[in-house]
Amino acid sequence: MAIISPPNTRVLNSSLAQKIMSADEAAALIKSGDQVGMSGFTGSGYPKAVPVELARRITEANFRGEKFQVSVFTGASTGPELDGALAMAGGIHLRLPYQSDPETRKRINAGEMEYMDIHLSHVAQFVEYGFLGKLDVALIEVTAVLEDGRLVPSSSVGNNKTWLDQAERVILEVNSWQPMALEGMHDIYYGLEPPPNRKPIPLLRTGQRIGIPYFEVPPEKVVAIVLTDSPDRNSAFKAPDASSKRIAGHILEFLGWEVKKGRMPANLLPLQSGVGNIANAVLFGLEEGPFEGLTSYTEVIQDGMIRLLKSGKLIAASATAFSLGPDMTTEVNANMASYRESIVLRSQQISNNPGIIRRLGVIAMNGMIEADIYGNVNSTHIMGSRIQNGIGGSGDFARNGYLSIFMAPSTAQKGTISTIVPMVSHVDHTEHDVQVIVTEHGLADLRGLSPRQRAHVIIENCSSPDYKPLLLDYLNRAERLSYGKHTPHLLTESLSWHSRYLRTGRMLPQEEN
Ligand code: 0RQ
Repeated sequence: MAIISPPNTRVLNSSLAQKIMSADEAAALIKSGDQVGMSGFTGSGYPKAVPVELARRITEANFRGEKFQVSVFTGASTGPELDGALAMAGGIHLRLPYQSDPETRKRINAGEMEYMDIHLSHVAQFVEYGFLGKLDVALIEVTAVLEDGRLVPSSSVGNNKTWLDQAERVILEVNSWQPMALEGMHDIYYGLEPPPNRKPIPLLRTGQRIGIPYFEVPPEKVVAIVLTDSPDRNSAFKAPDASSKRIAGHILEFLGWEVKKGRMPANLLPLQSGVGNIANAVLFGLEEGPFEGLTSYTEVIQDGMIRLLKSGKLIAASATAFSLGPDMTTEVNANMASYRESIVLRSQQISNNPGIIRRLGVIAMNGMIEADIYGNVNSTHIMGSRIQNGIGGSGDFARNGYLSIFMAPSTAQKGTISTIVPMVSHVDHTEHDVQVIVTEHGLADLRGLSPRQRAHVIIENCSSPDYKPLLLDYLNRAERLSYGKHTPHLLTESLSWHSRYLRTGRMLPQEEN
């Protein structure tokens, strides 16, 4: 593939400018077996040229009968030019920590690629502590290289600071599509010492800046700079459907109730909003809701967050990345300077830091695949074995937030599957981490309830009317017949629930007896 390089107006350091080369030449500096820390978080700020050329080299090597694979560590999900291209070439040995690419998902679920799904707050320290071995290469998209060699980050920060610090060799993609007005939006904290010398992170408010707006990298580590001019790839959000709007309505009503009870200030506490259309619907709902002076401490700035900022309802947002639809990207990129005061982009070690999330009292709102009647949540696996995306940051926020809310429609796959089940087929968030479950039918507030009480509330408030009788029947029999009566279960039946009932949709009449 011919890469047409844009003119160099973004590499202002003259000695680093000597290292400008083509994407193909830079890709040649990555060897089979290398562990590569790449930039990228929810489709933003990922390298777009070198991975494509690396995938081409891998394909050619395979053609010659040579095995060529690398391990790819990122911030979170990336785009088709990275995950898509490398997965298609069969070039990834191990991938972590979060992905949402269809080809990568296919390869992982076919058992052709190793995937390690870890909390986003753990990734940087796993590498810094040496748990994952040596990091050979950092491949990072940046907006510009300044005269003094410091780097202006791009539309995501993710784990880039750690990759730049830890990698033996650094390859930079300088993307002139990213607006220069991003300069000053980032807050990169350099004060996190490893234990036993770690000090408190001095962050007390959502919009506070505690670091510097640049990455620092020893110039001698930089082995290549590639110029690009390519957009981030994010798909458009669907307009909220009726079910998402009802879920959002239940959450807003609940938050209003919490304010009335005096358990939260009138402007709420900092909001974290997960990925997906329901999360976006909640943000849209907040736009029309009564709350003013909102703040957010989250991972991604979605379309709904920008709308809240524009309406004046949201006054400060902290995240590690943008994750905007195409129209909103165009608008935000054209007006980036106007968001510099209200948006801070940080390393995910800070945006997802358990201590800060607990200190600020974040309201965590995340999507789920299914929840069981006791409040355990599965966010990652279909039928207990097929990975969808990954746990992402949901665990960082759910366990440490002031409130931990999980939401989903009550059924999936056109109503043929209940998302409320007797026992989840895979556990990401245990009953101890989940305080509120919401579907379009209602909200279950699990705080202060025993397992049996929780089961009745979840079935009553959240399950679909099509599945409620089945779930109640299960619970009633389990309460009578279970070995222990604390968390009643009929193990054989709960374990076979997914294959007996869900694959075929509603139970056949003879099965009901
Ligand atoms: O299948 O793709 O074949 O249509 O799963 O489901 O409804 O599109 O889900 O986009 O809202 O994401 C939990 C995956 C929800 C997301 C999850 C099928 C369904 C569909 C996808 P199709 P939807 P959404 C911060 C927080 C973990 C990470 C996280 C997620 C497909 O929210 O990845 O929270 N969360 N990060 O039909 C069988 C069920 C099903 C089911 C759904 N019970 N059984 N199939 N599906 N439920 C951000 C970051 O960390 C970066």
